[in-house]
Parts: sequence; structure tokens; C-alpha cells
Amino acid sequence: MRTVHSDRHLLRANRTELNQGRLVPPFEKPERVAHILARLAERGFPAVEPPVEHGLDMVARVHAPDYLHFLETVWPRWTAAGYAGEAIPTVWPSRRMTRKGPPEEIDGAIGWYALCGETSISGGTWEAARAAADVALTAADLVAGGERAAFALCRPPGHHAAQDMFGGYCFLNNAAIAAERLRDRGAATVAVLDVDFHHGNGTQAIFWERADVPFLSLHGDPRFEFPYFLGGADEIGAGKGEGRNVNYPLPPGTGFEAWAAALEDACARIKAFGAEALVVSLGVDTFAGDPISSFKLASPDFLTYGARIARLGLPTLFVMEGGYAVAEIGVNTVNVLEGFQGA
Ligand code: SP5
Ligand code: ZN
Repeated sequence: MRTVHSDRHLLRANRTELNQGRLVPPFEKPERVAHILARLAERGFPAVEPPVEHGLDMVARVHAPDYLHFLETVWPRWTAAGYAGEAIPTVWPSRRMTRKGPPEEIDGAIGWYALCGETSISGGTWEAARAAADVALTAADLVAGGERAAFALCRPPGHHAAQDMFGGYCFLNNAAIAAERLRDRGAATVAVLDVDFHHGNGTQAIFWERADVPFLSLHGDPRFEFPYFLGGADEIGAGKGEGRNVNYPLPPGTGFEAWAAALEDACARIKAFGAEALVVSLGVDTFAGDPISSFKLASPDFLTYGARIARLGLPTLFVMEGGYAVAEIGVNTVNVLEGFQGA
């Protein structure tokens, strides 16, 4: 399996994350990728390939123009305001705060576009996010061109990013952008299967009313887990997309048996939807040792479920999302790919 990857992810090097009332070093850090690259090489995967620059046309199919302009300008605006720390929102258009549109000042604008407050922005974030989108598009083109599967080693991740919202360490929705590309390149129905521990709220929002991109997500029950305000089993899509959004909220402490049963149901539905291609939002924060998650998957379980995904028999694009047990992220991620290839 070929891997697409860009060194420009290193430009995403924020120093702070708001966690439990303190600013701490971010969980989503560059070392994550280094471990995955090392494991790919160790297991004999082909040398990683750089992305082809695709420009912003495909990105703009998923994200609003004003949001893209915000991402491009937030850091210069923040520093021009004279603020010493990284850009973090402190106020949001919450319930009963009904004015529409981003305020003029950066403090208000960042709250307008933020879904949560843990994700700080610093210089280079926009450039890294753009490179990650190019990685996803380039890998999608490999699959569209006839590869059985490809791995988009994206960083920063994407599945929490909606049309006009960042957060959860995500800025551009790489998986959604890739799914659009696969649609353009001829797949009539492209399923997105999200196996990250967290609900893919951004991807769900983007394809909510779409029949051509069904979205299925296995994740920590939002009654207990981030992002809290989306991800219930009763969210089934609307309009043409009704019945094509499928959530599997699972309780804290879920182990592989229960998780795999949900995956089995998801696979059956992907078949029933008639998907012609598959995008896997691949987060490995379901691992028992993950520092911010609560599922109990063991490293060999990633091999097992990679093989199950392969049995769908679909052209498949893996897009990297979360996973914060850094010492094990390489083994767990590459296990999914090896399980897929061995099936
Ligand atoms: C891409 C991705 O995996 N993003 C995850 C972002 C999660 N950020 C919030 C982390 C808060 C951790 N709190 C743990 C509470 C457990 N109940
Ligand atoms: Zn996650």
C-alpha cells in the first residue's frame, strides 16, 4: 500500500492545549507522525510519496469561503492585536446568543468559528492544514486511478472540522475533501467509515443531507465523551441523506468484542448503501493505552479489524485522524493497514 505524506505537517507545532484548566503541551503533536513513518519503514511499506498541490478548489467544496479566509488570517490578526499567547477562543455564539456572522474583532471571530476551546492556533497551522488536504487529495487520486487502497498520512487531522468550524485538533476535513474527490473521479456512492474514538461531528455535518456520501461512525457515547453535542444514534441524516448517517455511540470501557459487533453492522450497511469506494477516518485512539480516550482495544485488534474492512472489497482510502498513545501509534496504525493487506 502506498502512503502519501508531507513534511509540512511540522508547521503545525502549537505549544499549548487547554486541558483540565491548564495549558499543557498538545496531545496532537508532530512526534505522532514520526512513529508512524518509522513503523511503515520497519514493516517494508514503500517509501512515502509527497502530495501534489491541488489548490483550494476541492477544499472550497467542503468549507465555506469566509471560514477559509479566517483560517488563513487568524494568526496574523491575533499577533497584530498584540496577544502574547497562542490563539484560543474564550467566547462563543452559545444558546440564546443569536447575532449572526463573525464579529469584527479577532476575539469574537475566533469564537464564531470554533467548536471548542482546547485547540490553539499558532503560525504555520494554515500551511500545515492545507498540506494535509493535499495529502488526502493525492492519495484519493491513487485510489481513483486504480490502487486497491492508499494511506493518507494526514496531520493535522480533520474529522471534527465542519463547513465553517475548527476544533478537536482539526481545521480542514481531509476525509470529506477526499470523499468529494472520489465522487468527482467516478464513484457514485462513497461511504465514510469513521473508526476514531471520537465522533466525527464535522464529517457528519458536511454530508448530513447527502445520499451519495453515507457516514458511519463508531465512537465514545457523547453523553460521556468529546465532542459531547453530536453523535447520538438518533441522528440519521435529513432530506436526501435521511437514513444515511449512522452513529454507533459506545459506552466508556468498550472492548473489542462489542466494538467489532458495531463494525460488523456498519459493514453490512455500507454494502446495503451500494458504496463503490470507502474512506476510512482512521483514528487509533480506541487503543487501551490512549491518554484521552476510554476504549480498550489491544494492538492485535487493529490487525483484525483492518482485515474486516478489506472484506468489503471496496477501493479504500485510509485517512489519518487521532491517536495519542505516541509510543504505540505506529504499531496500531500500521496494523490496520497490514490487516487490510493480509486479508
Ligand atoms: C482528532 C481527534 O482525535 N480529536 C480529539 C480531540 C479531543 N480533545 C478533547 C480532549 C479532552 C479529553 N478529556 C477526557 C475526558 C474523558 N471523559
Ligand atoms: Zn479522536
